[in-house]
Amino acid sequence: MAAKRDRKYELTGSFKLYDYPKIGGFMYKKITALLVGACATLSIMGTAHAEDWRGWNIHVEGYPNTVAMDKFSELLEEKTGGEIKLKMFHGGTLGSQPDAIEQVRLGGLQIGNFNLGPIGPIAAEANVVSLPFIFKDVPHMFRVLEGEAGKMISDGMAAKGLIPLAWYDAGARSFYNAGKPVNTPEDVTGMKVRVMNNDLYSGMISELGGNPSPMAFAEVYQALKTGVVDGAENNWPSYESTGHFEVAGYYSLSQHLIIPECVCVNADAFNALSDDMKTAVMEAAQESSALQRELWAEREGASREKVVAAGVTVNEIADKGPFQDAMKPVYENYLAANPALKPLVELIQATE
Ligand code: GTR
Repeated sequence: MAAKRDRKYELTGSFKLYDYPKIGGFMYKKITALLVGACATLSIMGTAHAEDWRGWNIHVEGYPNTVAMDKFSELLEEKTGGEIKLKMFHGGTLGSQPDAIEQVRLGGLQIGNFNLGPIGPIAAEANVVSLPFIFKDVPHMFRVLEGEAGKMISDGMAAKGLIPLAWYDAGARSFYNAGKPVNTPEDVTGMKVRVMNNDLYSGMISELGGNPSPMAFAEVYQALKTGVVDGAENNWPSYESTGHFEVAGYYSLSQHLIIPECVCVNADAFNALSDDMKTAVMEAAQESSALQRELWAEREGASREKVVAAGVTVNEIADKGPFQDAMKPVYENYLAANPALKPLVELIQATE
């Protein structure tokens, strides 16, 4: 007994495992089991996926972005050999877009499919895309994003904790309301118009003589229905998918904003990855964006057809000149607040 006690003491002090059988089979088995268990746990932690990411998207099932973000998640797992698993939360269930942008910046979420509109107030470079009529059309926007200006925008976002991995198409935004077609800036005068959270959009409506009403996307349907606002502005797919066309039946093709969207990742999460993993994440996002753009082109036509069939009145605006002229103060204010960004504005305007 005495010998056993001594050995036990010795063991506790020095962890000489090989002495355990002498103490007793039960103890030996227990310790061995514990060690095997610990090793198994460590090996699971080491070999199974290293990252569990959560992603935010505002759109409903079937929307091009929703389908493309699910594809991104699938490709991410495939290309990283299961190292990164992304669970997407669609339909804005994790909160409003400005809140989700903050969450991705701070690392509470890792991924977001964001419109650059609500990112503008955080990253001044990214706000350039929210200057009305800055892009000639969607292909022009993508050419800009692929060039030097796009790099300046990406760098500006990355400096604020959001790295854009790929660009999605969000078409052009036009005005819609419940009362009448918009043909001239005077038609907007006195109208209460919902805008996304960004002073540039509030300025845009004010310059047209309207009353801007910044509001979360999810609240717009009720606001239109109950007359809290008279109108709003968006692209064909969002006008249709939200049901706004049911309560605001005049859609006027002002196409005043062409705003890109991103697949954005939290900068710390991305920067912590190995080069191979970074490449895999980038590739997954890029491939998802090719799919999104294809689906977008189809959905724009389908959404337009659907709302027209439902009785929406669509009008072209013969002369957009007066709308463009009215935006001069919006540009001036932006440049007064960000004088260093004048070359960026000029670079975009000079891009063919
Ligand atoms: C949509 C866009 C959303 C959101 C929304 C809005 O076109 O895809 O991310 O920005 O517009 O108006 O709030």
